[in-house]
Amino acid sequence: MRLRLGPPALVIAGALALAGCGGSDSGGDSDSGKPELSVGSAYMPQPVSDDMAAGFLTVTNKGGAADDLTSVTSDVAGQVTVHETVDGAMQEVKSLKIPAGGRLELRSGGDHLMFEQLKRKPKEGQTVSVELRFAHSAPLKVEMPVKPATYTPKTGH
Ligand SMILES: [Cu+2]
Repeated sequence: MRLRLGPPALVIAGALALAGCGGSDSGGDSDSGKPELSVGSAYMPQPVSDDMAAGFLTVTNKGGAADDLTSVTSDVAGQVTVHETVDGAMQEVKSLKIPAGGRLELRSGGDHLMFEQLKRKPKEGQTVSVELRFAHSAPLKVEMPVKPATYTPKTGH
């Protein structure tokens, strides 16, 4: 006799009004030769600075072709740049690759978004609207929740 369990529960953080990490039905063939992007795990630690903030997210590509994150805009910042971290020092990059069938992870200590010329200082509990633009795919809008300054995401997988 077997105990029948329901489908595994998806643990999704409360305020995360995002596409989330990989939904259950990922049907459709991936040999379309096109990138197929979705964004998850987005957050901004509440900035300590008055004019700068960092942001993190993951772009997943289920498609059969690579794409590049080329630019980012936000309602709270005059300018958003993409930074990579090399040997502990960050530097601006023109674009970041999202490999076919892979993902681009922006995370604390690594690649990240840099919000400059803040128009208002984001506070914990608020959300920040961000638009990501790509070399090939249509732009994606993300509502990025603002987390405590010391927040680090749990790896849910
Ligand atoms: Cu930076």
